[in-house]
Amino acid sequence: MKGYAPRHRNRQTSIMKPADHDPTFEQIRQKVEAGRRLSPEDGLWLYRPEVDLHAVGELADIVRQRKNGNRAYYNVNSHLNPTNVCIYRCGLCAFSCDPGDSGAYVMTDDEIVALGCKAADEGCTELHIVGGLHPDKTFDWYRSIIQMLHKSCAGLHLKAFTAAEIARFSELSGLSIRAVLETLIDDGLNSLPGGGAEIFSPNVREQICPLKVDAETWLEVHRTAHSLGLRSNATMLYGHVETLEDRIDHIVRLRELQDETAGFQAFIPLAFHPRDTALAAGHPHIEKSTGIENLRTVAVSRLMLDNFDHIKAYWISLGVGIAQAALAYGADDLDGTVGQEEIHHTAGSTSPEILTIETLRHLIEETGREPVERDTLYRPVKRDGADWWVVVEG
Ligand code: V47
Repeated sequence: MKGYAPRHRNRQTSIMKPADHDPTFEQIRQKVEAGRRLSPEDGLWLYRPEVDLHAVGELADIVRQRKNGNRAYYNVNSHLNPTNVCIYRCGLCAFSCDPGDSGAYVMTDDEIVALGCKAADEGCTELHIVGGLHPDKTFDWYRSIIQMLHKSCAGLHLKAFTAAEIARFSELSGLSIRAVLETLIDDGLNSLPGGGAEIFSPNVREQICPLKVDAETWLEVHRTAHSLGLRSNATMLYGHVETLEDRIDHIVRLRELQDETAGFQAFIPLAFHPRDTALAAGHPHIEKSTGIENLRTVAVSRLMLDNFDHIKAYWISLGVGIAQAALAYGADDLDGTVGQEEIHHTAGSTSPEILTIETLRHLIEETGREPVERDTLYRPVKRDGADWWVVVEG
């Protein structure tokens, strides 16, 4: 793989050539139709801005349809960010603070339980818990968050702690990653979110999140989680200083781990939001990625990640309109109602704070797809107001 320009230069190309008669496109189409795996070179080729985006989207839609039929998923969830104080202070992040900063906060136990109970009372099936790595907080503090919520909000699926947090808990406690995960499972942890992956290239990590765990550790945490029966998601943060090769390398490394464990449920491409980040301050050329780039990233991900069941178009990151369009470019999931999201909003996301169930269903129906509420494990959910139950199939 070589010879492709960095992302910010690629975006200038605008004349799209019809892909139909291009021999490379034809070869890729034949592979997709036959269910054969695409190579990294295929992925890079599909990323070329002069290759017709709509043709790439149509191919991705074949794979999506094969895996998920006419269904498009959403869930009813809420986020909980117990603290924004973080030892990492990654350049990519506008959310984190130093202790004593004017916006710094640490939620009290009562606030944590109140937020969890409110989410449960309102009918959420999932709480997505991630936050800063506070310099003074012990592993026991993070454990207590899971223990309290598990006890007070029975039935709420706790999708908590990125691989970066799990690795930090291992350092703090002196326990192995496996032992940390086993402890948290005993406390009530149900799955891992996909955050912290960013871009695996060490060169890029050095620029955007130098103190965060390296790719190998991120992958090892997920490998270990899968071996313990925990399901997880995977993300990729794109649209900053990475090259297209970096994106494809990231996707291929996830595909390799999924071949090994089959424990990932969904891949979530996250578009970088530059506002108020140190990274953007040091790289003034970085602009928010365009809708076209976002759709292409969804489509290429769907085509390359042949062993992932789900591609999520996270509306908070992509914007509601592009997330809806992404359902025709390979995505089969819009994530959830969300509420309480802070990480992307502090970095300039102009998406709403929350979407109602009715709005999510309407967005899906407008694309001609069947909205299916799911729980975190992609089991269909039936609901009567705030009451819900999982539909047992078969
Ligand atoms: O790890 C941080 C990203 C992630 C910025 O697993 C930013 O279901 C854009 O992982 N601009 C957290 N992105 C969010 C996340 C996630 C979201 C939705 C669903 C799931 C899931 C996981 O947000 C971080 C980082 O990659 N992020 N700052 C920013 N300025």
